Amino acid sequence: MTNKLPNNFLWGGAVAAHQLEGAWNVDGKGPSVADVMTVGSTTSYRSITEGVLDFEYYPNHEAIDFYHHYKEDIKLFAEMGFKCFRTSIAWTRIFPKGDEHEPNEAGLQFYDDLFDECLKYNIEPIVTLSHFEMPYHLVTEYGGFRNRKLIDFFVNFAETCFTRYQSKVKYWMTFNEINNQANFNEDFAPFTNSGIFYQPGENREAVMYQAAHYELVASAKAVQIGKTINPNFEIGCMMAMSPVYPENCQPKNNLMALKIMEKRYYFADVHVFGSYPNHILNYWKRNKITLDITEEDLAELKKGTVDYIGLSYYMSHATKHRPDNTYYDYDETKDLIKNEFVERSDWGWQIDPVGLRYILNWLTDVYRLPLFIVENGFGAYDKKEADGTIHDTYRINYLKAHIEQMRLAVIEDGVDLMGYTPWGCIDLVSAGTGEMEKRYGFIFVDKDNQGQGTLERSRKESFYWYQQVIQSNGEQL
Ligand code: P53
Repeated sequence: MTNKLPNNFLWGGAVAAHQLEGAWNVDGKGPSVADVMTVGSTTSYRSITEGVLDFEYYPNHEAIDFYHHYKEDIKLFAEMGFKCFRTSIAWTRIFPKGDEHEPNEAGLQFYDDLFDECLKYNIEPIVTLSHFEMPYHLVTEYGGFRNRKLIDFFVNFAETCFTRYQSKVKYWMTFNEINNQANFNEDFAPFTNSGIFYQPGENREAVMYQAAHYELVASAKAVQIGKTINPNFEIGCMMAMSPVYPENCQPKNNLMALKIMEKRYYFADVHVFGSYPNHILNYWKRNKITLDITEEDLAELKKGTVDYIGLSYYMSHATKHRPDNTYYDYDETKDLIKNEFVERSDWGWQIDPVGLRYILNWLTDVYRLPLFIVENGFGAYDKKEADGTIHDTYRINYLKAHIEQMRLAVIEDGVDLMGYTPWGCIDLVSAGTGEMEKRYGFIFVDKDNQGQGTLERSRKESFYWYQQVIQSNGEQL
């Protein structure tokens, strides 16, 4: 047994292109699904408009203009001691509409420059291919991932990136939080995950399973192609992990919690084992859900399994069985209850550090693969004092408590963990609400929810704290 994290543990930070780059229509970039989303609030998701409208404010259009500030920002990451930096490649910089054959050279060049800048400081780039930013044209022309053609478009994009960056990027993930769309009764996740707008009256759930299937096949094909381009690539999936606890030890509540876990995490079974678990096949049969799944698809899934599981962890959930729910079916809009044992953020996210240790153990038990925490963090309001300092002790407390549990998972439980990249290491646009003032960063960016501000960067108290965490390999918290 060791009492330390491994020496090559990848400490860093995580972002997604659409949430910080801005420059939404610069150098040939096309509009993505993120470019037609407005600002919501602490209690409501953002809304989706039909195309880009003149009178609306779209926070991702400028974001924090990382596109023009990346050198300054990466320098700050290096100052914190980052060993790695997770970002995504905006699909629309490479293929502005998504269905072109030839990529946009200016977009490819931007990521060459960005990765070179990271490598200059020995910062390993960790890259997500699809992070809530597919070309909007693929939505209007093809209906997003409800269309099988999207498999080829994605694979073409993946192959282009793998080929171009094969000597600069080793760690990849295919689809960010592919399982968010298990919440298909709301519009947000199906749109951001899959570019899906529901038609009135259609079977939302069936559409979701179909889209997810095409994505899983696309991921499996990409994994295979990636491995032929560079056998040293490590290609992972990416799951939003929030364990669901039963309200109490009432057996039906416990079974309900298990059934919810199955529905939220079957995606990982397909990524890792290359096949669907029985519970899903049975569920489709019982609900007469018939999908377009071919023999070739099933063969692809088997051949394109992932090397590791990337995960986000922010919170845990709790549930209680509804008496009328005969089959223990999961409806996220109805089945989650408040957990009285934990605190909540200003956005109602339940703060549960032990849940991180729990889910790292659970994933290890079920999948036996290396894990990588590629998101964790605390969205909060920050206040800049008159002297320019920002005392975000609440953020330090959140991260400290989670890193403690992460260390226990590795040191006491034997979890194989590759690294830890807290979310939004620099303030950026919230995915769920579009707010700038739901801040996660170690670096403050002067900009508000209405888009006003100088974009000036400043170090928060947590900046110096995280610097010391990395320097001590997680021992000085
Ligand atoms: P925001 C919901 C639940 C958990 C994670 O989220 C989620 C979401 C979607 O909002 O998304 C991930 O910005 C996602 C990031 C996102 C981050 O969590 O809503 O991968 O893009 O910014 C935090 O506070």
